[in-house]
Amino acid sequence: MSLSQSNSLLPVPSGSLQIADLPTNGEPPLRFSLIIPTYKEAKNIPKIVEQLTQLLDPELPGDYELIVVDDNSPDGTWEVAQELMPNYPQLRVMRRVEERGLSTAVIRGWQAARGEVLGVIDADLQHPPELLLKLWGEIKRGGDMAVASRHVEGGGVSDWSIVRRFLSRGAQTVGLILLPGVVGRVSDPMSGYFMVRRKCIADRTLSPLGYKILIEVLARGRVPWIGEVGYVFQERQEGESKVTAKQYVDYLRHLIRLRLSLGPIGRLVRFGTVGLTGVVVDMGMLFLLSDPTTLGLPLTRSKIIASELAIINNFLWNDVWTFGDIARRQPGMRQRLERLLKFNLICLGGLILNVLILNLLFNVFGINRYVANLIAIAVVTVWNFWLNLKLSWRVTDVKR
Ligand SMILES: Nc1nc2c(ncn2[C@@H]2O[C@H](COP(=O)(O)OP(=O)(O)OP(=O)(O)O)[C@@H](O)[C@H]2O)c(=O)[nH]1
Ligand SMILES: [Mg+2]
Repeated sequence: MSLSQSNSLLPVPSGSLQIADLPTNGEPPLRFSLIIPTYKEAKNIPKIVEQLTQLLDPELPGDYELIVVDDNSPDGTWEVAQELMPNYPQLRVMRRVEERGLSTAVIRGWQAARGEVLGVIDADLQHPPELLLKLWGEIKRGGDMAVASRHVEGGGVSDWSIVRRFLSRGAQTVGLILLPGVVGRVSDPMSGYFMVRRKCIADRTLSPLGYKILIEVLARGRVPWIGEVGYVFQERQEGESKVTAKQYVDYLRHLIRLRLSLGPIGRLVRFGTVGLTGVVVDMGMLFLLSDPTTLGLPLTRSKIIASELAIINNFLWNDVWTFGDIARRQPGMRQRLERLLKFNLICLGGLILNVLILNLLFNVFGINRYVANLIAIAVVTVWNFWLNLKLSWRVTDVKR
């Protein structure tokens, strides 16, 4: 079967970095799509395409594709790859002009891919192509992901300086501290050579930063079964490294972003932020409704309306942001109203608790009223958060 009828370039997907359940272009699916991200790899691309084709043709005849995703390299890598297309029917080429960066290049490639299994390999031959069949073997054994690792048997780095080894291990340690449940799942979380089943990451919005796409996939995907295969990271023969200090900074930012967006701590921070917007809405509405210079309505009536509007404001933000991942799985109007009602009731319960704690701290323990109020607000925020997580948004989670 021939994939590329002509040597036209693949259109670049746009919008959010989400991978569809099935290829969206209506073409029949393939077993495997391998992305080769490139920036200034003109000299390497013919060699790697040749080697990969020789390996994959016997294993998956006509049932795989190689997708070069090039960021408009000044050395014309995309053009070199495009010229190879007539000789390699499984080769496709994407040239990105608007976007840049390794991780997004890989995801844009996966978005255009037709494979049931999605992979990535560097173009510079530092990732030995022959290892691909061993990785594929792990998938055939039932793996959801197969990772090439420098830190299992048979693995290593060829000629790395002590400084680079130290930086690499240091980065891994920082990752283990910040995201143990993600970074600790594989021996080489920095690996850029791996494959994963499409279904493990389909419909998850990815938002990577920098180079470490594997960490993003592990963090946001559902990957129960991971196989690891040892390999020795080769020295570059042609072209030059794009790694600079910026990649280390991006890596740290990426870890922090994941830490804040995953698990209860991230949600709690978002919940608290939404709570602050609620205070602004409440205050603003109280002013508009009750101030003598505006509508001048009675205080209690104004406060009830202002609070209710703040609750609705908070609900909407929490539904799209704090608990957005859960809410998106149950988008129906009825379920949303159900969540709103529960949220409302829990907030009312929180208000009563707030008054009780304030009274207790102020009247019984003699704590300054504003300090007491701050403590009460903090306790109630955590209380509201847990109850809403367990009652308002949890129901939908269980139905998955
Ligand atoms: N599309 C795209 N590819 C990139 C970009 N940066 C790097 N790449 C490719 O990603 C792969 C890995 O980049 P390298 O610079 O070799 O990084 P590395 O292998 O971790 O580091 P070295 O050992 O120093 O080479 C190579 O195939 C690069 O051409 C980018 O911004 N866009
Ligand atoms: Mg490299």
